[in-house]
Amino acid sequence: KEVAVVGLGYIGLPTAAILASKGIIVKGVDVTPRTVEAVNKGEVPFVEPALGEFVSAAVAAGTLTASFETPEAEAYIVAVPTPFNSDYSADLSFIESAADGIAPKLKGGELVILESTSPPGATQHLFDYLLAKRPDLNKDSLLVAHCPERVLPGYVMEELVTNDRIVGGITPEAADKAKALYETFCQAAILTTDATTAEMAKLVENSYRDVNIAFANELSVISDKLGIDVWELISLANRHPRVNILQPGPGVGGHCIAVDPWFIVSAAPEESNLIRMARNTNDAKPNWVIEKVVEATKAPEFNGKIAVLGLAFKANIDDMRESPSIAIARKLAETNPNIEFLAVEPHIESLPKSIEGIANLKLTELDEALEAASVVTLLVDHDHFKSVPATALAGKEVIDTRGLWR
Ligand code: SAJ
Repeated sequence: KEVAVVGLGYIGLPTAAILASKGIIVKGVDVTPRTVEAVNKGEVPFVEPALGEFVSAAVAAGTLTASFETPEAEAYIVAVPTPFNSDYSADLSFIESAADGIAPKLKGGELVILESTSPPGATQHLFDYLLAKRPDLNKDSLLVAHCPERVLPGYVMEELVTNDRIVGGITPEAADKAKALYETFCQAAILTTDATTAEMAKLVENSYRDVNIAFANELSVISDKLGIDVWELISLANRHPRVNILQPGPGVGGHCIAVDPWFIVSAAPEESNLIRMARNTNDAKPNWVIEKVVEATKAPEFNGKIAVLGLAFKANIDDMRESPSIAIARKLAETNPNIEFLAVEPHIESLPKSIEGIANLKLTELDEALEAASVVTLLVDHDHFKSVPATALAGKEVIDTRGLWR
């Protein structure tokens, strides 16, 4: 069996590596030289626990290779980004360029699986797009399915095996074939449906979480106004057997939860009120945090230096895409040029492009930032920050957006 995985990012590479660990010949494809080079050396170009061992073992065994060219294969897995446009519709251009690479290689009978999170109708679009490029192919011989990934960054290698999977086929045959491929490594249930239901299932899962985080974020703003501790409030309410409120934070980041709900809103704008409101509530949270920090700088004790702890979009990862912490750090630094911002992010060596070159924003070590600054803003609940002793915070104004030190 030979499988091509197009897109070796946070989802494609783990999927390629786990397939290869089962003895399947996996050919990875990516447009980024750094990624292709890293994988061929058996290395992983980002942080994901346990992935490194899988990749190095598969490359050493000769079951995993990477290149820029889409090869011939029996099955193709497309795991490329699906960002959204300024009008919140999905940008399918990466899926189309993956299809541009696959189309010339098709002989008939191949399976093409779309793993990228996609708006309703995208899998059908991929099918139509491939057929338009290859009118010579019999349409019954082209098996296209959607199999959305649902793994949690930080736990990917575990969840690939233990999470239930949804497989939606353009035809039942495509769904069955895709199910058989995922059975090689997934030990949980693999549930088959049609492509659009599978697309929506994925979007709904992330919207469910977004709506519930919005509820927690709204509670944190209300609690602040009422002078009560939102974390105590939530932990008490959660003692009710049917209540399970999530945790407030500085906003919702990542490339999934902050994006996917918009695909639903875009598909049904009139009907998606709660989903849109939750997005807006979560997107407004960084500004609320910024106001809190600015308020703290007005105190007479303020010494002109602010520590900003954490830039990643959540705990214990190095992923800074759509990170509310980045947005907060950038806006604070840009609008307060006379204040020195000491950012601490233990998972990176240098500031990401989006905030590099801002004169009053520097990447520093935790000790240095805590020593220098009189205002400490905690944005990410990294384990690295848990052990900060109360004495290191004594006398400082602390804005703990995650409730880590309460
Ligand atoms: N967050 C909170 N409070 C919470 C939980 C999360 O503020 O109680 C914030 C996080 O700090 C982060 C954002 O939400 O900024 C998203 O984090 P997350 O851990 O909820 O989710 P992701 O984006 O890492 O992964 C999600 C997962 N989806 C669900 O849990 C329904 C994952 O299973 C999906 O595979 C992934 O999206 C994806 O790729 O779609």
